[in-house]
Amino acid sequence: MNQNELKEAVGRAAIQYVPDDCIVGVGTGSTANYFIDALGEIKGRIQGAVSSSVASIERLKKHGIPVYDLNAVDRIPVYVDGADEINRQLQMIKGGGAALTREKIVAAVADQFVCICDESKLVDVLGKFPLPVEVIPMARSYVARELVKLGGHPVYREGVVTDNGNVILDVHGLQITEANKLETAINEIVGVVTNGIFAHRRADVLLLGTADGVKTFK
Ligand code: ABF
Repeated sequence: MNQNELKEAVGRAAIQYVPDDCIVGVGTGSTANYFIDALGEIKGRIQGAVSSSVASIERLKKHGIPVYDLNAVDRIPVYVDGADEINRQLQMIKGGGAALTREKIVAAVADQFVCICDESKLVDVLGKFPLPVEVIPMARSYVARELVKLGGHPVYREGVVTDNGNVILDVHGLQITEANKLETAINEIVGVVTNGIFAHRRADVLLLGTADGVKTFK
């Protein structure tokens, strides 16, 4: 199977985690898109979805799936989303698609986080993928200097504005062995909205697309 077929397989496999009559949390990216397409096939048994990006909202609507504002919803049993990297503790780097803040908010509300990835995303140590940090625009240079003090090499993602009107710094050169600690340290820099380490709220389940089929890690 090629990479897209692996992504499609995990997108379909995630449907088994979607309970009847629920409002499902839906992530962003090419793997999440396969999940949205599979959700379209079973839309009659769910109430609707809450999503972490404008792009995914549009795709859900094209399938005729009702999309709710998060503030109108008091419970999300499951959130399904991809990742840029994931380790065996199911801690992740996310935000390659610049949707990290909304992803972290929806993940925080959800009872269960199901991560869907092809096997290229599984790593021993997080950090080869540059860590995205969403920043209030006027704080960009200050935050970059503070990230250098933490051992990283921040690069401004030019031409990208997030759905929240902010900018992204991609931090290269990190070897993230203490993910909880670094997630907290970066969030404490004034001007940072969110960073792409998902350690305090890691995934509960990983569905990994491999040449031998979909493997489940918990
Ligand atoms: C979202 O989409 C992001 O957090 C992550 O950056 C990206 C993964 O995209 P893809 O599935 O296209 O690799 O889940």
